[in-house]
Amino acid sequence: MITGIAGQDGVYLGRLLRSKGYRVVGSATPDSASLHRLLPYLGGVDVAEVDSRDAGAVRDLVFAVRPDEIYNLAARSSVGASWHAAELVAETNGMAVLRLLEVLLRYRDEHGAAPRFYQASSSEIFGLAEQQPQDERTPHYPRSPYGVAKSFAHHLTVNYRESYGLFACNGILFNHESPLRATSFVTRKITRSVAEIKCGLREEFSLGNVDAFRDWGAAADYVQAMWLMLQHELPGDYVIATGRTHSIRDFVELAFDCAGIDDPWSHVRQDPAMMRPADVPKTWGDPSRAASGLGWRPTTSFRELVAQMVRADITRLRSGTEEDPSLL
Ligand code: F7E
Repeated sequence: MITGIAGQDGVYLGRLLRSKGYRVVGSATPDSASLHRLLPYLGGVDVAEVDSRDAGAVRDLVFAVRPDEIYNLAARSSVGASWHAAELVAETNGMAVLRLLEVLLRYRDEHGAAPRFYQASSSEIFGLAEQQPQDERTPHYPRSPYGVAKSFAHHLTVNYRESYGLFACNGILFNHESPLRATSFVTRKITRSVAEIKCGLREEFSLGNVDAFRDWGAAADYVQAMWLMLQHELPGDYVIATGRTHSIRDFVELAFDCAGIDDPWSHVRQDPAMMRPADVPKTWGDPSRAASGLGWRPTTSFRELVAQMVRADITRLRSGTEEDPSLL
């Protein structure tokens, strides 16, 4: 069972589990626009429209599906939007996780064993970390309502594992991207805009803080790590990152380069209105524990990732088809 099937990671994980022969049930918020957009990629996945904040509906779904593994990906994923919807973010990214952990206890009471549980934790829990690179022992210093709620859920997952012996893991995923990323995130906003400039549909676009650094990896690699965590003999928490960090500036320059366009900065405006009240200046992860404990390593370079996203956006515009499984 995958909560949040209608997001980038839900699609990649759903497809991975299907390729391994799993039956996959994915939940999505009723009437989700994202589900409508990504449905072409979800062949073979059973979709249930359930709001993750609705504890009764989530309980009914878990008891009906009787899953071996639950991947909790449901979340409000935009950090930038989290200041404008802090209570909703706390409910979805924080309280809903507590309620799901409680459902696992009730399930175990009834069936003798609970499903293995994966919690989508995030590098945003580290925020203004002093330690570079960040690993599983780095103290939390979240910088947004999003990061605070993810930190709460992270600690609860550890606490329910230690208090009740649940097989519960946190995947502390650093930024991970793909052609399926929504255009509200900086990477896809850039690749989409570059593709539009390439196709003569626009001349320029605006960004906020271009001096932040992110450790960007590929979503397709990162869902492998989610699966590996739940196959391990013991539950644990793992940083999933590439171990390399790049600025937004680097991303912009590489994206224009991939499209064969010179002089990138003549096409980019900086808009102070797009700055966040507090930003995370640099994420940089140390994935050593995932390498030694899970045998996981990223396989996609930064250049390959950017090139794949630019290529997909140019293909979309030239074909007139927005979503097509051949883009992956
Ligand atoms: O911002 C800067 C912005 O929104 C990246 C989510 O998946 O990864 C993601 O969170 C950086 C920030 O992702 C724009 O200020 C500049 O410094 O792409 P983003 P994020 O906030 O890093 C973590 C690991 C998660 O868990 C989240 O769910 O780019 N930036 N100009 C901009 N960002 C956006 N969105 N739009 C701009 O125009």
